Amino acid sequence: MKRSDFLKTLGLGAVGALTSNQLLAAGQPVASDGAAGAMSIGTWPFAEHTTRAALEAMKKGANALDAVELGVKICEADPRERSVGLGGRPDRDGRVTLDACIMDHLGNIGSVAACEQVVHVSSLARAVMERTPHVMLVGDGATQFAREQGFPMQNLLVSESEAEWKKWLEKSEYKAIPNVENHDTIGQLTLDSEGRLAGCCTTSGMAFKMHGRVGDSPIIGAGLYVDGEVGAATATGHGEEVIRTVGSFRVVAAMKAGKSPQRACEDAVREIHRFFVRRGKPWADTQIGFIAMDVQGRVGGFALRPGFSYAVATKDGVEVLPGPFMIA
Ligand code: SD4
Repeated sequence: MKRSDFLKTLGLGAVGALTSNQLLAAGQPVASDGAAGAMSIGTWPFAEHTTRAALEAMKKGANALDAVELGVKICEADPRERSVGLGGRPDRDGRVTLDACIMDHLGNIGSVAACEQVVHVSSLARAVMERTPHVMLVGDGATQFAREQGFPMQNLLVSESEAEWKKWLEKSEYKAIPNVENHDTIGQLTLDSEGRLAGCCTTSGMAFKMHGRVGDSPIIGAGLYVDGEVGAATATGHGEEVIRTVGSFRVVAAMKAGKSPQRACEDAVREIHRFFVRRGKPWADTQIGFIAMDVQGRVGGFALRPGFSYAVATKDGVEVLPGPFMIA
């Protein structure tokens, strides 16, 4: 539907009657010619700051890749965000292990998994992409590469996370908890004014996971996927289920097949639900959310259950939108 037609269906004749973010939330591009300008979206309310920072950087000329890295690094460096970077919750052995991946519009990719002592695993993933012949480094190998590349080494466990872990040890009961503190992994997508897309996903993963557990966030196709001619998607929530369904690739493939970003996210969540049903597994304690953006600047977001939200930063400002969901 053309923007003018869309406005007519809402009874709003004049172009400009809706803000860009309202248009985006309704699955419409922010500009009728498809020239959305620079924009960024990211999972959970903390992305309000990271998407704003990415947008400001792009306004000053940064490309989508630099901007997305700059954005998520804010979250990684914040010890109050206990599911990403510094301050992330540890695994069941008390070790903070981080996962991240990055992808640009050309299909360049880099990833690190189960990496310790490095705050900016997004930048480390980018270093894997740009400075190695590989696409993924894990565990000690990722940390060794970080050291060689001059990344600072530091203890990522903050006292609040340590105290939570010690409390958890009393029962040592592993349980996925949906919407932990109403935020989780940060997955961020950027579109610059040249029409280049990029994405990055970074997390400390499931709290109190088994040592060595890797979620969807560092896995290209699962936690993140970018097709520079189509769109980009990223995931948050229960990583095992996102890996099982190759979630983010699925969302981008659906956009390539002509679905809107919103519809593509919805289909991917429904597919995860279908797998639960088929396997006879309960999903009550599970949350999954996808966000997506296409090259025209349309966005979408959808979750399995309530509580998910995502930030959208456009030339008209930054807004945190509630994620529509499948199961109440
Ligand atoms: C993961 N999707 O590792 C990530 C983050 C997470 O609950 O722990 N979500 O599965």
